[in-house]
Amino acid sequence: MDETGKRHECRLRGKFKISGLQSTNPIAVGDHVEFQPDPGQETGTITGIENRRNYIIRKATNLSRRTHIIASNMDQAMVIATLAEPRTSMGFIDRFLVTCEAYSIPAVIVFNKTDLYDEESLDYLEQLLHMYRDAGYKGLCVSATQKQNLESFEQILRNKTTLLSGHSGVGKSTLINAIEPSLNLKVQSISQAHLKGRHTTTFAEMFELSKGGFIIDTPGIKEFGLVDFEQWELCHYFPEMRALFNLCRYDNCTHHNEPGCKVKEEVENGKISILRYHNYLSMLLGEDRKN
Ligand SMILES: Nc1nc2c(ncn2[C@@H]2O[C@H](COP(=O)(O)OP(=O)(O)O)[C@@H](O)[C@H]2O)c(=O)[nH]1
Ligand SMILES: [Mg+2]
Ligand SMILES: [Zn+2]
Repeated sequence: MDETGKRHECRLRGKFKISGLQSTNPIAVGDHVEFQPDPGQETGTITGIENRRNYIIRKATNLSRRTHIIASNMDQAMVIATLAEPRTSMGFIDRFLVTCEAYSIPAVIVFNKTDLYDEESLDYLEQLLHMYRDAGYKGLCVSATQKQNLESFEQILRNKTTLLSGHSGVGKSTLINAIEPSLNLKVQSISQAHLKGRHTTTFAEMFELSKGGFIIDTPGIKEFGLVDFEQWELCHYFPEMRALFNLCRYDNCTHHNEPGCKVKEEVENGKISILRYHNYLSMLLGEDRKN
């Protein structure tokens, strides 16, 4: 798209090398490029890629050290979660948040399908929203099908480039269609959605919102995580723990069994959510991948 908003279909010519990054794809969704229009045509050739403000990657394959850039230049990342089917685990949300922290991308949590929650789930939702807001995250609840709270949802997306994340079946396409019917994204039946791993595409796609802004959808990418980090780094990706940096007795405190730990003290006196702390510990100990 050029500065006037006109679209141009462009080819890549030659080889692009991005210094320091061994990537299987030279160009990703969200990249800002320079291009040379073909004379008298709407098409063109990409001649350069601007430096990326940020980007998210995944490994090309498990064994490979090469990475695949999923998307770039995002203002925020949003996880769509639900306490209805297919229920999103807190572990999944926390991994999403940790990844956003690692990439320095602001994160938003949206709970969808609130029309289906029973009393107990609504109580739990309240608790979760509290917990995530205390940790410094934007949290929102919506119902795509009942069109509840969609103005706030739309407001958060306006004029921003947002990466959309969340398990298949949580209602991502329904939500986007609800605020932008012209996109007419394919909505899966619940039974289809339950066949995890069946995806039509594994590439990120970008949609423009008529009121301003872009959405990057990454179907088939279950988690955009997979940043490698050391054990001691993990607590830097929990803002409420990061805020206590240097207040533990030991500089390299992992807030697990160490004496004189300020984080544990704050958990005990209720200033840090015990649920978040437990998720932190299971991530630290590598026990979080089960849910
Ligand atoms: N009851 C209810 N169902 C919803 C809601 N949002 C989505 N769904 C249903 O959930 C299923 C999966 O939705 P879809 O948008 O395809 O999910 P996606 O895989 O995340 O894109 C469809 O059957 C939708 O009709 C909601 O707010 N309430
Ligand atoms: Mg979808
Ligand atoms: Zn500590």
